[in-house]
Order: sequence, then structure tokens, then C-alpha cells
Amino acid sequence: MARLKLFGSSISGNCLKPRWVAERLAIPFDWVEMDIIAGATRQPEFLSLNPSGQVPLAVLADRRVLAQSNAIMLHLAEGSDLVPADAFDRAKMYEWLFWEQYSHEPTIAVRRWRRAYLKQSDADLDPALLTKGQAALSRMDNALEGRRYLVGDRLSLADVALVAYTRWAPEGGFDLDGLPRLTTWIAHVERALGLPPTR
Ligand SMILES: N[C@@H](CCC(=O)N[C@@H](CS)C(=O)NCC(=O)O)C(=O)O
Repeated sequence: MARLKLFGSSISGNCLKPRWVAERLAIPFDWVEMDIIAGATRQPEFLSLNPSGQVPLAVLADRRVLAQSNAIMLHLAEGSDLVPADAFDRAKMYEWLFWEQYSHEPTIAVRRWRRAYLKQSDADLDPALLTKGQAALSRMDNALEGRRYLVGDRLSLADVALVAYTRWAPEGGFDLDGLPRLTTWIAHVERALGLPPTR
């Protein structure tokens, strides 16, 4: 009997997002580790599955294929407590998911990737990555005032999506020290997901 297959890289926050959701919801899956540094996602066989040449990629038990980390998470978590039942809270969760992909990941994940894996020096990196990423982290710290989770009063996909690269932000040269609400939230979400603490 075929089961869910997740193509991903363990050094990619985008890839870990659907993996964490599958683990939390006890959805059986096979993980196919992809060496993105060696160009595994650009090989013809993989491109025939995902013409965008990116991971994560889910091949469902019925062989249908789904890309984009947040779309995969949403599909896996459909009907679970990771998706708020309340319509407004659900919309708030989407607000955070869209913001993550437009304003958070493109600065924090990109700077981390270039610095930690492509070994680019700080002087070679676009300074806007640092200022925009640091502003995104402050925006989260402010939003967490008086809150344990980003949406409502329980863990949702908003927390799962945003913790992925927020917890690794220091690898991108971002400073979390002046952001106490954010660091408390990171530790809390890591615990909820059963992840080793990053701090
Ligand atoms: N918006 C996409 C981004 C996916 C993405 O950037 N994947 C990277 C790893 S984090 C990748 O596959 N890189 C390899 C390549 O582009 O060849 C998502 O959330 O899934």
C-alpha cells in the first residue's frame, strides 16, 4: 500500500514544516532526503514531478503531487487542531502564512542560506536582507505581546511555518537577544513540536 512520500532537505526549514506536521498528526510517511547543494532538485526525474525544481514536494498515497511547503502543510492538517475552527482565527493563520512567504522567508531564510551554506561574507550580502529580516523578527516579537501562540490560544500552522526559519535566524546573522517574547515563543513551539531547543 503506497503511503505519503515527502521529498525534502533536512537543512531546509521549508521542508521541515510539512514533516513536523506529519509527525505531529501521526501521518505515516516516507522521507526522501534530497541533496539540494548537489542539485538533486534539478535532475530530470525530479523535474518531471515538480517542474519548479524545488523541495518540499509531497507525493500523496494516491500519487497526486503537491508542492509549496504551506500548501502541503494545509493539506496534511485539514480538519486537525492545527487549523483553527473559528473562521476569523483561520483567516489570521492564513495572514501569517502569506506574510511568512512574502516578508519573512525571503529575507531570513535567504540570508541564512547565503551566509551559512554558500559561505558568502556579510560584506557581499545585500544589506536590505538584514534590515528587512530584523524588522520581520521585531514585528513577530510585538505581535506576541501577551500571547503564547500567534493565533488564538493554541498551536496552529502559523506557529509551525514561522518557527522553521525564526529558530535558525542567528545562522543568518540575525540577533534574537533583544526579542524576549520571540525567544520564549521559539522555545515553546520547539517543545510543542518535540524539537531540540536551539537556545
Ligand atoms: N515557496 C517554496 C520555496 C521552496 C524552496 O525555496 N525550496 C528550496 C529549499 S528551501 C529548494 O528546493 N532549493 C533547491 C533548488 O532551488 O534547486 C516553499 O515554501 O515550498
